Amino acid sequence: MDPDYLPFHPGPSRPTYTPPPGAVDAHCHVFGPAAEFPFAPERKYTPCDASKAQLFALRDYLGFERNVIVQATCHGKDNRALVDALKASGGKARGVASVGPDITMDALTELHEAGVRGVRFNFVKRLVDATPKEVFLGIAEKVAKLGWHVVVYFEAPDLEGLIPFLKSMPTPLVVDHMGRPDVTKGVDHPDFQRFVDLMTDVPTIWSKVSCPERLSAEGPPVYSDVAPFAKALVDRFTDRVLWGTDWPHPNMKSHMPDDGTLVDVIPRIADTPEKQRALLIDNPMRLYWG
Ligand code: 0GY
Repeated sequence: MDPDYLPFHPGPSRPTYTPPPGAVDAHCHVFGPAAEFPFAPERKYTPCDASKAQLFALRDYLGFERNVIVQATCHGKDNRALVDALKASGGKARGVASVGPDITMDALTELHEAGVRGVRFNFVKRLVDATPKEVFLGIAEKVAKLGWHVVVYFEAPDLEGLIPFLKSMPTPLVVDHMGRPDVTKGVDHPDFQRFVDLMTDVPTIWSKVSCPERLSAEGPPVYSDVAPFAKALVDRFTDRVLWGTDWPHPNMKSHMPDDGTLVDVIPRIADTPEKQRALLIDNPMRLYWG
């Protein structure tokens, strides 16, 4: 583990908000254990171990039924820890993998059988070396044949330049963490409105309304400066939003969130039972278990 790496919260509080039965945590990771599933040599950080058993225990403790496990960059394109967790979940987890351009249809089919339903393209420079867009497009064309989607992670300043690429995707697209807006600028700022416009223009683009702990300038426990951004997307694109804990919260520097208080943010961004059902059950079930 890196000397400045913050491990996940050892004893999160029990949330006050009770998710509806069948709720899905649609963004979380497993790390290692490194002794069994070593981290990738090209990784940009070395985290603590965060095992499938710990993830499944947290899922139950917080009141969720299912997980979508996203391949983290510290494992590179070696999806073995992800596949191991998916296979152990008894059908209660689906996955998003990371693959290279040489991936075969047979290898993708094997991932599909394990429960993978998407690939992640990462544009965050502190996490990965750049991949040419044509390479990503080639991968997207392959996974489209399996009915998968693409998850993209980028930061707000990169959105404008990425729009033509995002619009060229042959699959549905899920944007991590609302495209990481600068929340100090406000919901009405052209930067966030650019993202809203993109979702308006392209009805196959979805957003995770997750990670207040990463985006907030105010900080825990309420993260009230992030809620208006998430609420704006939930209100407007109710059937294209997903929510996740982001456990075990890689690379947090300011603080380590209490997962219970993150769950308590949900009713402030999805303020009716109908919106909560869409966000936590109907949308992730359609995309990952449909
Ligand atoms: C997240 C965010 C981060 C890391 C990764 O794959 C990863 O390493 O996604 C981050 O450092 O912002 O969504 O987990």
